[in-house]
Amino acid sequence: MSFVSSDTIRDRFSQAMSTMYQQEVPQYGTLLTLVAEVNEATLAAQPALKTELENRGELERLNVERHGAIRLGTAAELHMMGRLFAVMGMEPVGYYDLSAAAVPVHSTAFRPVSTQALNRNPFRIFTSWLRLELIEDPALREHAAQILAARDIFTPGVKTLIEQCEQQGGLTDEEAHHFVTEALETFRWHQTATVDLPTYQALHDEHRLIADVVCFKGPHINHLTPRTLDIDEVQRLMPAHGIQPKAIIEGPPRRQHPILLRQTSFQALQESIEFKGHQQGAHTARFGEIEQRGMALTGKGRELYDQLLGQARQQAPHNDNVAHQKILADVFRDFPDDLDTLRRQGLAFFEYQLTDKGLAQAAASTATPATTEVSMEAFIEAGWVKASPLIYEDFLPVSAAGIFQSNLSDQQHNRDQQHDSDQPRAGHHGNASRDVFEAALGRPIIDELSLYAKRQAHSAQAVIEALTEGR
Ligand code: OOG
Ligand code: NI
Repeated sequence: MSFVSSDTIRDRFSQAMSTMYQQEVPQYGTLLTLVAEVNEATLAAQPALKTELENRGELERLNVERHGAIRLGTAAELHMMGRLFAVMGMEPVGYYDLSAAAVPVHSTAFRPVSTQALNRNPFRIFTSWLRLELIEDPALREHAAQILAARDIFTPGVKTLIEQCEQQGGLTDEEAHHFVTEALETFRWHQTATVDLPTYQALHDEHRLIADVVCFKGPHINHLTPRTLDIDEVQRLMPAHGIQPKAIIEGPPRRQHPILLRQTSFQALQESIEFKGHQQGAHTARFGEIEQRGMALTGKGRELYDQLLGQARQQAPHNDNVAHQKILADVFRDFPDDLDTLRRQGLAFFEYQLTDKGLAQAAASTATPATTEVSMEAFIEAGWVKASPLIYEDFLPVSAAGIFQSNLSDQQHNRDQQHDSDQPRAGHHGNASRDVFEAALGRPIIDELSLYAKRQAHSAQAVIEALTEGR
């Protein structure tokens, strides 16, 4: 039997999802067009950026690059979802505990991990699991658990195909097409709720997210996010295209050399819902988001980022982006913004490549380095090796909390803002909840930093071997 690659299935699925979401939320289509226009203009204005993206194999993925998000209700749903994503080569990377920011979920991101798979299509799904234990009223908690236990968010067809894939080791072309169609059903929007209006209200009063997860047939995709090369420009142009962005751009400020991830979103839409007993109501769930990705930071770099972000957020207003960005920029002067310093101080991850000069040198193979670290700097100095930053492929808990909160009602929004300086960070609540998450998933979550570290180490080793071969 001949199987199609998991990359192909992921690529087809992300396209199908994007098409479905454009039909469901027309503003998403508008946003895609705007982002594509800004990206084109940015590349035209910055040929160096274009060359850099080309060199890193990222130019081709730019137009297909997006992430989405879903929220699940039970351990069994999380477990099956992990198996579904595995068919598409998407693995759980990173653990995000958002309860520290008053959002009652914890999360991981399912995404491809190898460089080749990322460059083919880096489609990711930020996947949250609701913490029912945070509902204070025991009767309501029990009721919510019962409602969730009664639903099955997967079609019989997709479950059969997941099993088939696991047993055969892949899917044929025809099975893969069938899988995409069936899998898509889980993420579809439903205008009918599975509960009556009073039940929805009670859960909504507890927390809007609880109602969003519990009252519907499945975990509707709640946003899809294209990658822009200039988020400030897209934020500026959004209102003219009939899209109202959230007040501030989350994440680090604009820089010469972007770090991590900057994100902004537009407000969730009010959508009419038919509740059980033919009662009409409304629910806001689905929104749009854009992101600009920068380089991945090491543990040391990340610590400095968290420290500066905490400092800036205490001073910066949360309702005025211009003022907010100005304070961020001031505070982040303490974060070096040239590639040599970022590399020498071990603040960011890099990939090493031989230059043409380095290739000639390797052919002559006369180099004699002392140690890896010293010699790598010497190689770079000699012009034999080029170091390019690795792009950040993951998410940020403080930003994610900000995105969640921007879609809550005003009352909850204000309440949540007071938790802002809590600095949610993986491990903040110890590892107990992470253990629960991994137990439900049935496998460990991959540590994102170790992925970047490995990629850097492999490239370093290859370069050093090439330059020292035959000694
Ligand atoms: C997820 C919010 C987080 C991001 O990009 O950080 C997020 C959600 O609202 O379900 O999408
Ligand atoms: Ni998002």
